[in-house]
Amino acid sequence: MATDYSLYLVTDSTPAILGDKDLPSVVEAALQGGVTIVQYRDKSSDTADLIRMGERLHAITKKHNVPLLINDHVGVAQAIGAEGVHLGQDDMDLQTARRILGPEAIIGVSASNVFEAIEAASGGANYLGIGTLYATPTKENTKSIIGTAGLRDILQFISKPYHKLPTVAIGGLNDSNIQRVIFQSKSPNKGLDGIAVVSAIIAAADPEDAAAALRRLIDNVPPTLSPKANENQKVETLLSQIPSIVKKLVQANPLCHNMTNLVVQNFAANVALSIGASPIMANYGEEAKDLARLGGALVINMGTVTPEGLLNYTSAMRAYNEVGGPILFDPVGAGATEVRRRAVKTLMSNGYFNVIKGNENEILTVLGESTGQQKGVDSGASTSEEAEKVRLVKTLAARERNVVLMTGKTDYLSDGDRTYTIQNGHAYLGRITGSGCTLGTTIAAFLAVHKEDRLLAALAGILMFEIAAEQAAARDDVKGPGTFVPAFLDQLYHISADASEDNSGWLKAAK
Ligand code: 3NM
Ligand code: MG
Repeated sequence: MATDYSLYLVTDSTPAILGDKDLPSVVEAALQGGVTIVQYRDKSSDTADLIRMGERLHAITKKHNVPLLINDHVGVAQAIGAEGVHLGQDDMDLQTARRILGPEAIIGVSASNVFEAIEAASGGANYLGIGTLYATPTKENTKSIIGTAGLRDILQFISKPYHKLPTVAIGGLNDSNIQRVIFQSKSPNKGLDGIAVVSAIIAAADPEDAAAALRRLIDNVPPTLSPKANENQKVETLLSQIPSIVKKLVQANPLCHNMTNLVVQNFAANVALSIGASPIMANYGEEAKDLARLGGALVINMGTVTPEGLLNYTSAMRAYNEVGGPILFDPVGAGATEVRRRAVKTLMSNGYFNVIKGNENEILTVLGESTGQQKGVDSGASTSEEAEKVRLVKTLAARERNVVLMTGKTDYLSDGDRTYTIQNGHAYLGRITGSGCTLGTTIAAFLAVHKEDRLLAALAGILMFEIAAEQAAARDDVKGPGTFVPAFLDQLYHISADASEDNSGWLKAAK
């Protein structure tokens, strides 16, 4: 049977990491949580102690049908009949270890660059441990911190000759970054086969819970790109699918979970109801665990961010990322204050957003290219030319491997691969509060029901929203922003209600 490297536990017996817990119990709990392979790593014990502990750990891993590897000590592996060893660059050479342990043993080798990777691969290693990915207190004096860029280089390099060689990444990996590492490191034809951790499980108060959470994140990594991206390039192809997506939304009545600002809670709930979604305005992060299981989508709108709110956002993000539930990020007023700029950084490093939606200033801030201080939370004057705007959304989407929507008179939508402009909407949307925020709510509802192509889901949302605005503004009873709001809800409702009758006439207005 092929070895499962997906959640690879490396042990550590130092008090700083293990604390006063008992290592065999921690390993047992981790296996219960979903660890698939264990490496016993102990840099200080003598051979007799290594053998004693190795035997205890082996009894546990065998019970769970999981291989046990020994770090560095080939003799210990041989003595206890472990399934293999893991060798660092300064340990025994691969050929000697192979001679001692035989052809069936699993021998893994650490690699931090292309040269080491090729050497290990051509020497017959069974897998590569690639790192150090991020700086980690668990292993000081690591050779080099390679990040996802270094990891991608190695994967790319071995993807042709050693396409099948399993790889795991190690170093500073935990529940906030493993999904990102898995899908951002993917090079053509070669991704990671597993994530190796020490402290994320060994130092956790509850190692079983910690392992189970990592397990869920690994099992729910968002797709790198839409599987449908290639066939969904042409505008006509995209538009032709929108009526059925609107219909799907109405039939599914998806939960649309909004963590949004004080100003727009009521309006956002009304918009969600009008389009046929089921809103819940829940700002307490702890609730997200239960809500994420209901198959809906989450909007994180930081319009009135507070320190407590930020903690709530991050725990909700975690909950949705764990089950692969879509999240739309609305970085309201991102560049306006230092607090908001930091909040953006915190959120972006805490997990994965499927869609980021903002005006030009906000997108610039998220990208890290904002120069001046933004005035308020309104959109501000436009500064750059069309090509520059296309570059912005494309760059951010490619970097984050998600979908970016930059709103303005013209809207720019990109998944890094495909980029489109949308000319719909009406000036009244700029004269009422919460139009941007409720666009986020609308798109999130579409993300919940159409996971095959996130860009298309976002396009469906923005077209329904902006065309409804045009319809409302054109009504005789609409005299200005005040009368526009109820008419807008009506038109959203009409598009939604007509969807079941297969009426897609409204889409003719798409520009
Ligand atoms: N090997 P944590 S980094 C054991 O780069 C080990 O080869 C590394 O610990 C390498 O998951 C590392 O706590 C420690 O960051 C990883
Ligand atoms: Mg070593």
